[in-house]
Amino acid sequence: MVKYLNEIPTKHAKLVAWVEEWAAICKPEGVYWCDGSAAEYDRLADEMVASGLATRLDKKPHSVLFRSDVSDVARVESRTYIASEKQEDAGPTNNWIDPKELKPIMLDLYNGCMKGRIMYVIPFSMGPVGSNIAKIGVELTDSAYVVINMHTMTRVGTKVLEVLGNDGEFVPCVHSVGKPLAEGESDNGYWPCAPIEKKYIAHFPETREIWSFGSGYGGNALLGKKCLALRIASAIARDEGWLAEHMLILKLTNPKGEVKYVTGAFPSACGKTNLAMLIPTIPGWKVETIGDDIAWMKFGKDGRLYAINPEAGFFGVAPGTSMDSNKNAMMSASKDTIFTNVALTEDGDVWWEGIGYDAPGKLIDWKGNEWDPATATEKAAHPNARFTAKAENCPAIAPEWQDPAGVPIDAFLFGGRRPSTIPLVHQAMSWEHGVFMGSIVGSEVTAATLDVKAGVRRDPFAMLPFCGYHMGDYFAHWLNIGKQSTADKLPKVFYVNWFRKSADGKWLWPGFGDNSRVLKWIFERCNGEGKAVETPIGYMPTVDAIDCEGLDVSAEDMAELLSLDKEGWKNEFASIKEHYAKFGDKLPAELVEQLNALEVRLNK
Ligand code: O2Y
Ligand code: MN
Repeated sequence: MVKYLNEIPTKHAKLVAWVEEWAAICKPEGVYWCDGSAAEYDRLADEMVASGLATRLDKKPHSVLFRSDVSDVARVESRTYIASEKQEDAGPTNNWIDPKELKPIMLDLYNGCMKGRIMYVIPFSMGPVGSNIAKIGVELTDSAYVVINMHTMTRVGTKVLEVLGNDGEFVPCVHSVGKPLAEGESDNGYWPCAPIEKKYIAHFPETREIWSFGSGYGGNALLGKKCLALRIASAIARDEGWLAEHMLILKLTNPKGEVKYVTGAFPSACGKTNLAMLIPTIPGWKVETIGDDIAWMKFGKDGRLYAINPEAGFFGVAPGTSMDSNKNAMMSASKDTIFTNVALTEDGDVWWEGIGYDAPGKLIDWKGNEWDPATATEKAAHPNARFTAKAENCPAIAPEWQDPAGVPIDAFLFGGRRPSTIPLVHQAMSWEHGVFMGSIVGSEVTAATLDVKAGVRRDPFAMLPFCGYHMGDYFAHWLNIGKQSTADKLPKVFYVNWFRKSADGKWLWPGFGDNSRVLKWIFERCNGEGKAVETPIGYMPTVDAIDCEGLDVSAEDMAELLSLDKEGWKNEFASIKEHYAKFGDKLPAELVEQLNALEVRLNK
């Protein structure tokens, strides 16, 4: 018999039956339906502060700090599964497991896993509530930390249940920290989770279900984000003919007031959040944020792709974020923020490496230990420490960021960290060429990065950890999208590289706000303007096409940034061929043709 802690706020019989089925398995002390209100957020935050799990921050209004278990600090790809019926549907880049094998294992773990805890029912919308691009999910969790994070990252509560009605569709998401409490036991202020071998972040793309067990952290536990908005949504998007992408969304306005919307996919550690919140260095130009991580795009009646940001907040990496590198992110996290695994100052503020100033005295580090800047041998904040901040608190948020119709996309950007070969920017010559560009996205890794071979680590479309099905089929889906409209209406595709280095190892491009100069050229190209030359790799800006007014880059460096490194590209072939070989006969012939055509053009 389920003990409800508040009234059931819905007549959706299937939803209620599903909640009761899981309550019977997980055996919580009680079941609570979240309403998404500010009062609910504050009550849960206060309870976690009172229990010692969270610390209130005197210097950051309405903000709290959490410290996780040292074993639970990031997404765990080794424990993330795509449980499709056939292995070939998950493809070679996902951890596949047979759902018939996984479900009994996980059901065994879920049995009684919420003893002594509350099961929270979180109805949430990915995307503006009621938008025809949005999707509804319901997450069951025994973590109040997850509930307050979901409040910030998604739209939670009663209004979502209203849209769901009595029989609407929802993606069922089950989450438990995997640490039941014995009679009279409490967490004692310690982050609950299960050991690594019991952690599972499982996706069932055919039945559109998500089951997560054992981790309370980020992408493992806030199931709307990577699990629903990317892994499950990518499978739904393939079936329904739209795109669920790991892309930021930007609004660019030129001095004449003309607007273009741009999305961008970048592997991790390429400054994606910085680009999403960029402050331009060119006078008269404006860059505003629609989203920093995920874009869902559907065709409108006019044949253009319209994008929404399915999220409502930012789950940003704190270390390295400063008023210099990303003022808008710092402002977003200046209030109403949940910090996880950053350091605490004596006066109740937060601090992390790369915040832009020295630690203001002794700290409490992310592990809860005293940390003295004079003697410290370890970092005060975990390198993957996070801030969960409301998008509405971002000074650069565009007024239309919640438009249920989405914004029409003019350009797609792809990029990676490439010290050599790849120029500052080049433009695809066709949709198929653009898909080729997306399919070869990657960053160079050095042998110093432990346990990886030096070279380019490919992360096609920055979706490698997030595609819910076979990547070869995903490439084919992108090619098909191009057949649903005409070249004049489809976004133009560009490849950017902010990370090119000179022969003596110096950065050639300043990056950050100066990336607006490249965005300006992209804007112009979308208007059929912007000077360019056709080269074997695509259209490249002429040497005078990028606005360099007031820029501290020499003419020689600029020429190198915009040069075509034919020899470098020839070496690239072997690496692309090796990458493509992974996808076997699922690799679309069009991409092989693109690679061959590029080779021919380069050898001419
Ligand atoms: O480590 C985590 O759980 C967070 S991962 C993340 C968070 C925000 C945006 N992107 C990512 C990512 O891994 O791409
Ligand atoms: Mn991401």
